[in-house]
Amino acid sequence: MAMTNQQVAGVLDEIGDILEIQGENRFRVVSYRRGAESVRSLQRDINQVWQAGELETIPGVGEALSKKIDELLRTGQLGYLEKLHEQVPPGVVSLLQIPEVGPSKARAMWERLGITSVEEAEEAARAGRLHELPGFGAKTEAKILANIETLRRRQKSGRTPIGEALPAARALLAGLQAAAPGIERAALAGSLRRWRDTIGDLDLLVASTAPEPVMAAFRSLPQVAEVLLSGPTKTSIRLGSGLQVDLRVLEPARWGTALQYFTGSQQHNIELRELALRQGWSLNEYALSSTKSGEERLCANEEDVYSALGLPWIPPELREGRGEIAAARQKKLPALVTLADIKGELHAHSTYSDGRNSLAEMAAAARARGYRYFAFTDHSQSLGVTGGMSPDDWRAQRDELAKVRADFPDMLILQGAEVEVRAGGTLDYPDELLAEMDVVVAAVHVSHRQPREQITQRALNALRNPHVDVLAHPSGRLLGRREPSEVDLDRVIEVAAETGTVLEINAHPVRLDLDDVHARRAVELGVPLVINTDSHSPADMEYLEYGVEVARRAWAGAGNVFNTWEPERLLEYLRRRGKAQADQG
Ligand code: DGT
Ligand code: CA
Ligand code: CA
Repeated sequence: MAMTNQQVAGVLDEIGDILEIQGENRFRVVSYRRGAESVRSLQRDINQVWQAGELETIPGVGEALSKKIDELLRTGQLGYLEKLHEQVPPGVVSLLQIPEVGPSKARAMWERLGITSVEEAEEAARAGRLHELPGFGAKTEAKILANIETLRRRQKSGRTPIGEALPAARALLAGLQAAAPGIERAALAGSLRRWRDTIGDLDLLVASTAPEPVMAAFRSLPQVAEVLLSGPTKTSIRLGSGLQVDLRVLEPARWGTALQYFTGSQQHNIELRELALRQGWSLNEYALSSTKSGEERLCANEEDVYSALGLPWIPPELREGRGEIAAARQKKLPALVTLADIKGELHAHSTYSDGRNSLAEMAAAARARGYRYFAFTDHSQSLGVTGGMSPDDWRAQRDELAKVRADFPDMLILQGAEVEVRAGGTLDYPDELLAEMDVVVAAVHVSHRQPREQITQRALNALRNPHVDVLAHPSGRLLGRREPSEVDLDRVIEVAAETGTVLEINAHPVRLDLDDVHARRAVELGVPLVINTDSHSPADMEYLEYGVEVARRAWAGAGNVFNTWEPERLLEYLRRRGKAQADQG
């Protein structure tokens, strides 16, 4: 079986790892790392290069490496690696996957305690045997234990929730800009710039005419746990969390093509490159080049790349190869909703259930954001863990809100509840109480693991209750922690289209639920979406951006998003659904 570029690169990296654990000289280690990186980023199939006898033309692949690659592709094996495995068991190399465990720590664990797997490392840490090793200590031991848990979580999906990745990336970029001289432009690229809900690795891009000081500053940032590779155009590091970060530095004149390329997605790039070829251009991260003359056309801005191909600039959130290039060609790209379009929030908590702040504090925070309306939707009674409201609690809240409203004459304050759809499918409050509420948000929290039929039926029951206005976080997923329920979201969206129920995009970065794909389906069927932060404190309101980005990835315009509407129109919609009795507006 032919090996892929990735597999060959993986073998070279493994050799680098073993040599490092053995304490081999830096130069040899780096030569394998460079070779691995070149093979990984090669634009051609390595088997073709090999058959053409051109292995040594790959940057960083000299005579020694090309011999090993030749043996590998010819026989599927490598004698040298087998010899290394006799010296250092593969399990020892696997210890390097634990964030903050580098070659010297892995070697110490193996040589002194005979540890040859992540499981054994965990056992040793729990038994308190690690902290006696030289260079370890109690703090390191505790950290390793925590990092093993991070690793486990990550290994399940191999990806990091955007809520962890984005703050880390922004801090790195800010740190780099403060530390390095001569940065002309800097940006986040990759899946982060496209706002995918989970991130494989971070991609940073810098334009500068002097790359080396930028790379040096990057390697010295305090967050860097390990430098994986560092060359003139690319440096890869690992953060303490285990996340990998790739920094690329390029000439300012080529910024546009580079940013376009490294933003991806790969599928979008492939389609764009095909379109370019049909127009006589070959497109890569460096330039557009005429396929006839080879002459380069440099693009300093991303807009230049798209306009050279007769296209308007395409927002990164749409670049997933889901029809965006065709839409751009027909001038049918949607005008996407923006953060500034959002006029209020319809899902928030206070101390009446599990929120941390009073009604007045939350309302003040909402007004400070310029909101025109804000709804309190504390949990209903059956959700004991959250201190859910009994009907009497709800009425007490209503009386307090009457006073709070007087201090916020310019903001419409609504009162509702986040009403549990109980395991049996009924709602947690009687219809008479629901009818008194300005806005009813229904949600499933308990018995999340029911079979598909049953949990779908619960959601449909909620949608078909005329008092229910919004279905919150419909899949119940928690990124990196809990899989979505079995609920049939396509069916939910269809029924919401019939009942006129609003579907939530929960903006909390651990939820982002609906996800982009289902939210797009809702947009197609004309189901209004509401972007809610589900705030339990004023700080949570900052999460709004994440939800807006899901809506953008779903091709939603402002008109598709319920909480961009003017207060009058929003109230009218709720009233027509038979409930809103706000005595304001
Ligand atoms: P991730 O890291 O898995 O969340 O996703 P991305 O999209 O950030 O992927 P990554 O980090 O592997 O590469 C960043 C971008 O670079 C990617 O979106 C498109 C571009 N790119 C990388 N490798 C290739 C490739 O082999 N072909 C093409 N056309 N583009 C690539
Ligand atoms: Ca990436
Ligand atoms: Ca990357």
